[in-house]
Amino acid sequence: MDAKELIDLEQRLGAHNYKPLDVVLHRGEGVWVWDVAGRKYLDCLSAYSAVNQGHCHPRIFKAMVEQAARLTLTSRAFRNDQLGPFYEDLCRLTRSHKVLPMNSGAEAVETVIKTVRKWGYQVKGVPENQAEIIVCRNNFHGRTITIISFSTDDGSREGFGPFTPGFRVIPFGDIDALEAAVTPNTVGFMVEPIQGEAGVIIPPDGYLKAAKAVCQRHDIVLILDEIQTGLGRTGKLLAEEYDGIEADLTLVGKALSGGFYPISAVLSNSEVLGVLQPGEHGSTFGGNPLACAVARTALKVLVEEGMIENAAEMGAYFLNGLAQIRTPHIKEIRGRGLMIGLEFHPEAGGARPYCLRLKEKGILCKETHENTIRFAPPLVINRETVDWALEIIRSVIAS
Ligand code: IF1
Repeated sequence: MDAKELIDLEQRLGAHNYKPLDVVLHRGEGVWVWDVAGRKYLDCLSAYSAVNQGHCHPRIFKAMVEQAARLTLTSRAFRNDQLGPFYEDLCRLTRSHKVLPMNSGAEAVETVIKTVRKWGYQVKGVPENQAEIIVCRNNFHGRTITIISFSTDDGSREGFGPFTPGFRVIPFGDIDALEAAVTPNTVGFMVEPIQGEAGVIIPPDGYLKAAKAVCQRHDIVLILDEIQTGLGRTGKLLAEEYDGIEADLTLVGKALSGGFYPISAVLSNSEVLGVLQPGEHGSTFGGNPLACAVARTALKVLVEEGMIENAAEMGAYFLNGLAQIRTPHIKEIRGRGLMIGLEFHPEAGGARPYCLRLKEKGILCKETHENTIRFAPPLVINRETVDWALEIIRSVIAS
């Protein structure tokens, strides 16, 4: 079938919960993807930072095939020989003490909400069903009912009520607002180190460090959602490193498998995960041997092939190149590592037309909200490819 036939099939039989660009992809390798007509594109979205290691990384592929031929799923009623070594690799890399593996990012977020509430009742002494978690305006943590209950994006919430109580929303980046929102029933503060979907919003320097201090002062669990910012995307293994802090609970997902398989995890540097007793939480596929084998290799290649350092170097180079573009349309260029947002003034007519023109020239990227284009290529991108991309971006935006 050609692209048109494939699109028609999707439109006719699929729910319309997305409005994708009309490019039908067939193959991926490294930073490149090819559509069904054989046209080649630079992937500047990386499946929302799930393909940090590049498409179809051969070492991760090999690990997946070998494990898939041995053992894929046992359920957690039994043990398997990949789970412990996965825990060990992940804890060593992230200096964590405990791990709870899940599948999607949203499941990891739901896990942390359940766990920190239970910690509040059992350890902090918050009255039953009174636990409060502080979150930030313009957050994105997933799409389940509880998670959209504290979303401030009407498009994510409309028509899905009633909602889950127990959340307080404060402005992102505002430490005084965090302090003011604390009550004796506050058990956690959950925040993205950089707000991805909100448009690559970077908080003031020292924000996370100050937030950690507020949490310590009030015996509140600091939860960092690094599902998008983590695993090298910002030029550090975890974005928390920019503030030199360690969260009490850290969420990872997406690139944890290099885009081969859904796996997420809650990492604990405090005893919060210790409140969970057998049978209180889990999922059919959580911690399965195939996911663990894939994740172990995905983490290995991230570190051994210098992808984190490359993200820092290529990100700075990319950002600097974008800053050289002379046009009145650009309002701001923001980024850390290869997590970059280019915001247009509203008069420029919105970011999507630029994404469409960039697609015609061989670059796939996605707008976030109205006026921002996100540039987030796989962390294996090289200088030559960044130069190539900058030339095209310059030609599209400056025209
Ligand atoms: C979609 C963007 C959206 C996340 C953070 C948790 C999750 C995500 C910081 C949930 C997932 C994905 C979801 C995906 C598009 C993308 C996204 F922020 F990356 F751009 F939607 F806002 N925390 N983000 O970014 O993880 O359950 O998806 O595995 O919904 O289309 P998930």
